[in-house]
Amino acid sequence: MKKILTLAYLISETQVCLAMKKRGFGEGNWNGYGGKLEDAETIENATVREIKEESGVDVHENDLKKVAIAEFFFKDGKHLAVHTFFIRSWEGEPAETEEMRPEWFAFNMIPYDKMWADDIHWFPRALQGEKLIGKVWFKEDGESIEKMEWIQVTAFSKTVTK
Ligand code: 8OG
Repeated sequence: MKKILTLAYLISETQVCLAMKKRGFGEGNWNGYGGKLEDAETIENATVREIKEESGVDVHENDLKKVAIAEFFFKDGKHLAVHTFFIRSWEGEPAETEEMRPEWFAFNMIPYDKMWADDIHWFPRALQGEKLIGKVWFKEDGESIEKMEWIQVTAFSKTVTK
């Protein structure tokens, strides 16, 4: 069954805040903040809650700019739909938490070799302002890419929320 997840990046004029995932799924990768939806939450509710829990930063739902919806297919049957946002306005400074250790990276210094393998294929495009819908199929190891497709869209359909 398809699981909905959120993913959000704090972005300044020249830098992006990435956080080192200290435990669990994706451990050892630099990534944005996010996770699974809890009961009755909207995608936007969950995005705001996850950022608060993982970084201490306060974000308003109006400041979430959707940049991608990526579906990930794993050989063990796991199927994720990750709704991804950029955030350019927030309150507070990202702090280290039990799960994540944040660091700011200049756009030309993003550590793609220590991120999910698909990130290098879509994140630079999202930084350039593209909105993307993607599908990525991972190999048996759950880390390397078997095949993928990314299409640029002008807007995300309001009906594609869950
Ligand atoms: O709750 P949990 O920490 O397991 O959530 C996983 C987070 O990782 C969630 O924010 C979605 C995100 N994520 C994936 N796959 C990928 C991926 O291929 N690239 C990036 N950048 N993030 C991913 O689950």
